[in-house]
Amino acid sequence: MIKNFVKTAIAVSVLACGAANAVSVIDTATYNGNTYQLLSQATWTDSEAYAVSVGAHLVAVDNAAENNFLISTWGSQKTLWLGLFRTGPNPADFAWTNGQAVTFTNWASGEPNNCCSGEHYAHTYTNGQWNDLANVSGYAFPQYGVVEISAVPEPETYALMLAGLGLVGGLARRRAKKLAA
Ligand SMILES: [Ca+2]
Ligand SMILES: [Ca+2]
Repeated sequence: MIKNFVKTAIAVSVLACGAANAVSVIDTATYNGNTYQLLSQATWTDSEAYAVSVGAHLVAVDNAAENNFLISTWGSQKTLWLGLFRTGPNPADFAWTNGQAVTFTNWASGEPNNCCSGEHYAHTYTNGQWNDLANVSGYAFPQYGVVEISAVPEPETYALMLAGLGLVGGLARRRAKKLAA
C-alpha cells in the first residue's frame, strides 16, 4: 500500500511538472555511497523534472569535497546544472531543490549577478566556481544536469514510511486491545 502510494505520488508529480524533454542519463558515478547521474544537454527545468521523475533532485553540493568530486568527474569538461535555484533578488536568495539548507556555495567573483533579464539557476564553470544563469540548455557552453540519488531515503519518503509504520502499529494495538478485552 505504501509502495503504491509513493508510486502514485511520483506519477502525479511527474504529470504536474510535465514530461522532461528527452533528457537521458549519459554517465553515472558514485561518491560517499550516493549515486550521481550525468544527464544529456538540457535546460535546468527539464533536468530537474527528469530528476524528480526518478524520485530524486539535481545535485545539492554539501561542501568543497562534493564540489571537487563533481568537477574532477565531469565538471572540468562540462558545465553542470546544480539543484540550486533563485528564490528572491538578493545574492543569498537561493535554495536547493532537495530542501536541504544552503551551507556551502562556491560562486565565481561577481556572481550571482542575476544578469540580463534574470538568472535563476546555478551551474558550475570548468574551474569549479559557480554562476547563476537563465533557463537555457546552452549559452557559452552546453549545460548538463547532475542528479544526486541519496543512499538514504529522501525526507518525504521517510515521512511516508513512518506514517505507514504508525498505521500498522495502530492496527496492531487495536488488535491487541480486542484480544485483551
Ligand atoms: Ca549532496
Ligand atoms: Ca550570472
